[in-house]
Amino acid sequence: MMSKEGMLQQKVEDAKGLFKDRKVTICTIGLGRIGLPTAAMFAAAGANVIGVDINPEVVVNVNEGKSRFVDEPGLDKVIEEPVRLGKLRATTDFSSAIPKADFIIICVPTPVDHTKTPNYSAVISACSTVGKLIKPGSVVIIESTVGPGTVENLILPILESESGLRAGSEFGLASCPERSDPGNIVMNMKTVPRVIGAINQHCLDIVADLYETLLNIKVYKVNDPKTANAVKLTENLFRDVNIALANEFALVFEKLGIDSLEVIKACATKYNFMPHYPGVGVGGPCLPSNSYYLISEGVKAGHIPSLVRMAREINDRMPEHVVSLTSEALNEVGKTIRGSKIAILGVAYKPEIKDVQLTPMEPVCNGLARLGAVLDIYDPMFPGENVFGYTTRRSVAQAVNGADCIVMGTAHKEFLQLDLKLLAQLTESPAAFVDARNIISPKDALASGFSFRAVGRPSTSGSAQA
Ligand code: SAJ
Repeated sequence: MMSKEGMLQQKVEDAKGLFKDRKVTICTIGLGRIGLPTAAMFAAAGANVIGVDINPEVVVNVNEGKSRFVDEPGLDKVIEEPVRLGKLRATTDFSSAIPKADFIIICVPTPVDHTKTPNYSAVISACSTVGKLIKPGSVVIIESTVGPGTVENLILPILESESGLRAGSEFGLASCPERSDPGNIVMNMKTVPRVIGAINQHCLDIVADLYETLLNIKVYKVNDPKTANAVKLTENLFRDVNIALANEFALVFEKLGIDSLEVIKACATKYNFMPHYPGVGVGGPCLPSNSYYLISEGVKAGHIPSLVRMAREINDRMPEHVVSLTSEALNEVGKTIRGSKIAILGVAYKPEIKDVQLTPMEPVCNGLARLGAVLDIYDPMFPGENVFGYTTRRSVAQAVNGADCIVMGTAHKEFLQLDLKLLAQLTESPAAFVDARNIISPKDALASGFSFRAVGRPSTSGSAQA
């Protein structure tokens, strides 16, 4: 068994021995889309894991050995056995978990508020509680996405003042930002290397060994927590900016009668081109918020990342572009948005995901409703559920029946093989079709009798397109 000293006082090789013998207790705080798989994967690897969440329903669900994330393949399986074997248990009681933990992994949400200011209240609250309850020698690992410097300048002082312990010598502190793709989290946690930065080398080596030994995952060590957080933000902001560039090109090419998808396919024949696609905008818990973590740190440090900020503005303007495309397509068949019945196919922020967090389809629906449209929503991930105040339909046919216009909002697999001729028969002919995710062939849409618009594709009024 571990000597009475804490994890941080162990020699690295002794700590590694404890991990190999699965003599380690881990507390994960936050049992959401990242925290739950994290807790389950460490427990499935043999660690004793106590998951803590403030939501009693979440705790009950985990202790039943179930995953509430229907869109995370394999997660149910990963959870079931450790719960049955008693290696994973969940609780709302921080005081029954943190004092026992060698490692405390923080996986709570870090949204931005309506002024686009990062809201770290969940992290602050979790770390305050951890500080009060942590045992000397334990190690705190921040997996939540925060701005570079937040761990060193906000979290560290909270942990020191609440615990009376000194960071680096009496407790450890590291950043290991989550890098998983919602909808593929279990797979990603087994394959995507983890980037870790810690308060000192000894802590870094111990935390790296924890992930390498238990999760059998590659670890990439960086200088400090702020560098690890900078890596995470660089990955996501690179993506957001490139999507914004694709959207910017799309807005120009539409007016020039050029098909952006054709351009991107041709560009992709060049070895160093990284395709990103135009669409209705950028949604989800990550990309729409992450930029503001960097912006807020940049403002404090005296440099405003204007390209990152402009990219957010471009992406956030795409929903209104889809509303104007809808108006154009309806006008082409002598109709207006006001009084039209519009079938919305897909509201999730990305395919095969049951999540509408910051989905760009919400402002599309709000915009169309504000202009007097009557909406019928169908999304295979939300059949017959309440979304944006609407009770959604249970099939494409139900939503499209009698519609004056169809708006394709999410590229779910179910929508990739639609029978457009059948849909046209269901609509209130003549009908319009607006493809906000570029999965419909303009040629097929026209041949089925729709007036057609799509983000980044030439207006097809009166002409057959490929
Ligand atoms: N999107 C576009 N055009 C594109 C790609 C995406 O409009 O070319 C839109 C999507 O429709 C969606 C939004 O952007 O609305 C975000 O898409 P995403 O594929 O980035 O999905 P997320 O938000 O789930 O991103 C997560 C991120 N992972 C983490 O933050 C740990 C991101 O870094 C990953 O690249 C992504 O998963 C992934 O695919 O792995």
